[in-house]
Amino acid sequence: MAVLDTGVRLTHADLTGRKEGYNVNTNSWESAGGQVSDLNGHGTMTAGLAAAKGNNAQGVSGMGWNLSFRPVRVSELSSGGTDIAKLTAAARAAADAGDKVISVSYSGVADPAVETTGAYVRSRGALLVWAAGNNSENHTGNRNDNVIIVGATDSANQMPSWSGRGQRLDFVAPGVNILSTTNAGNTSYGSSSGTSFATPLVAGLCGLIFSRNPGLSPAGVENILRASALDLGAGGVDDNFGYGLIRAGSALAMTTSATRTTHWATSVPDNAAWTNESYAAGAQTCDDCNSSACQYSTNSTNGNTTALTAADFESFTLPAGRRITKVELEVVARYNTATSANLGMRAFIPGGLDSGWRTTPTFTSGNTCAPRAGATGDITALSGNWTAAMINNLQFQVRRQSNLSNNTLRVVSIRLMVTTAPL
Ligand SMILES: [Ca+2]
Ligand SMILES: [Ca+2]
Ligand SMILES: [Ca+2]
Repeated sequence: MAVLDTGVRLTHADLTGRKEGYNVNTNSWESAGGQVSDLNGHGTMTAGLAAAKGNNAQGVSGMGWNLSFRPVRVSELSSGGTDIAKLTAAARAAADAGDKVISVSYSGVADPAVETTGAYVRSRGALLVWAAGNNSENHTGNRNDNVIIVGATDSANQMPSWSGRGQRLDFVAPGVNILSTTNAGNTSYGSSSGTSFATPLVAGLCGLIFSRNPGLSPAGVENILRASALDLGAGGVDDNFGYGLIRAGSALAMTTSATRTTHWATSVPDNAAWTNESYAAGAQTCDDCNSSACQYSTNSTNGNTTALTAADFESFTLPAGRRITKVELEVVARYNTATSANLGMRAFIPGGLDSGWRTTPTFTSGNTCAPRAGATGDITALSGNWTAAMINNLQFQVRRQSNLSNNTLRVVSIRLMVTTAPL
């Protein structure tokens, strides 16, 4: 998702894993010198609500949990001010870059250029989400337009007097005293109020729905938001709360995974030919990291590089009428000494496609089950159009990458995830 705002604190510990930023004022991508640092602080807060990392023992969790976000700086002023022309240009740039959700925490949604831009964004398969404003705006018109307009609620599901509302309002989300990442430091957090902070929550949920089913249309995602919302105020759709308060759990429960992810093998294969392996006899198809008998270990330098083959995994059948769009390998491992290190993993077809070695993030492990570490890497190689026959020739390798003494790597489980889509 793209977060159009005042930039973002680039070094915040809870805003990792983002995508390349873009500066609309200088029309430049970060890699070409585009500046996306936060000039005001507003952008670091909205980014955190959309996408602060979940389950990382740090601070807060954004609605998007693990979704990456793209900071798009729309202002060069410490006040954070900008104009509709820059906002709409930035939204178009994000949609052109492939972003599926564009979150805008600025006023100005009533400008006709916003609706025109929303139509363009939808034509690119994406959604434009915009704040209703904090001046009790009454947005007249038709909410069945091309913009998702978001108002605020408080902890009692009441709308504060300042929140924008009206016939065009689509949804409400929490917007009073909302805790998020702040620009004061790399582990700083603080609360603020406004539809600015409700908007990235809705955008983040759109991202989660798209993530579960990338084949959905923008209207399909919005329909799920509508069907899953908690009705507030007058019964049914109304002009204060629109369709109501977004509900993430209900929305995701309603999202069928038309683009199916198959979890193909969920345990350490029992006939793997690992070099230098040592494991207890009888330990098979076990993924319990509490038991050393269940784990493969290696004492080889820089890890184990003997390939596993498809025969080591459960069989996979490509459903009729579908094609493989993505292949991912997930390895869960731990080290039996407390250290931090990372894993390398690779998938390849002998003599054919080769993902090359992919390095996981560094993690710390130890003697006990927790923390154990896993990593998922997209190992789709070269061409997106894999066939079932190609899958069945896949081989996998895992090795340790750094910081390990001998006999310390234990692989707890390996699984392959194949994402398919209609032909
Ligand atoms: Ca966090
Ligand atoms: Ca709308
Ligand atoms: Ca209602």
